[in-house]
Amino acid sequence: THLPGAVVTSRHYHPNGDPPRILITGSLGQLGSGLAALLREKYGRENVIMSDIIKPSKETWKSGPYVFADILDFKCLQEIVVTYRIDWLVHFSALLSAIGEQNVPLAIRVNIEGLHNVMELSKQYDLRVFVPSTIGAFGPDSPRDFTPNVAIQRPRTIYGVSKVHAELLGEYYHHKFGLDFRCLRFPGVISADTQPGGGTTDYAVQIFHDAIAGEHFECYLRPDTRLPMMYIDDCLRSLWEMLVTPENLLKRRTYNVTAMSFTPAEIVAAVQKHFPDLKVSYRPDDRQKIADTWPKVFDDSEARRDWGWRHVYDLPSMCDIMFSKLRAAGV
Ligand code: AKB
Repeated sequence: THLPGAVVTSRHYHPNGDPPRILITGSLGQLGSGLAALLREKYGRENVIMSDIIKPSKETWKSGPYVFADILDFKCLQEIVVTYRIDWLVHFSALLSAIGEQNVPLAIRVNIEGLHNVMELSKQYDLRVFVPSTIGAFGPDSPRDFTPNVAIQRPRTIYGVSKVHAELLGEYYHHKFGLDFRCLRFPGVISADTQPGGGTTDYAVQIFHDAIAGEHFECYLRPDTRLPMMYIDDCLRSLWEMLVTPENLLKRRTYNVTAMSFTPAEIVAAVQKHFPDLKVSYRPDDRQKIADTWPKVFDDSEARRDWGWRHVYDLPSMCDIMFSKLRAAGV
């Protein structure tokens, strides 16, 4: 059986050779610091370079290499790749679904023009490149129950449109130029140490903060809105496992991954097992319209079959770890 990560036959990384040197763009978002910690553990602190346009916290700055990188500035990216001898690029910079609708021109610049730079850069320097996609790359015409890897994609948000574009462009560069492009479509990601910014699934993080603070939780989605979700440790592990899967095992370049699907009513019930007094009200806003076009249950059976994807956290175990992490952090 194939153990993800056990056999690595990439052009860039050999088990007995030098570890890969990895650049993470947009690394001050929800996923970047966790991924940097995971990759630094595997490949060494100095081999993972975090980057963003924001001034880092002292903690981030002390954790390992951190540089300024504006993904809209091609020369700036070239300079980093050359100076740090980068092999792999994880491209996290993006505006999420809800915030993208509030500033479409900016979303086009960051999510589409930024991606063009990243693709050209990766081609020019022969980088392995990972770009996250999302359940938001599907739309109202897609099957919403057990949405498979290949289905109609006609998203209605600029975020979704930009992610379909990223999937298609990455696959095109792979076939045309041999670029080692890898992409996972993530569901809503739930994390304790970092906040999501401007997504439609953010409520599933907010509820934990409100519960622990003894505050009223007002949900912007209807109680019966089912969406695919995943705990951050599973998300980051799936990313790493796909990143190191030998090329011959990848039957496609874009895979769905998920762990669970729940509604606001179901997560409320799970959180109330820990905080029975939590008060909840529902006031759907524009994000409801977005959620209503997204998959309810995601079919990730191909990732499970081709490179051994397995999730660990379900709704109850995710609630346990979220509360123990938030308590440990003194939230
Ligand atoms: C969002 O809600 O926009 C993101 C996503 C599911 O891609 N969390």
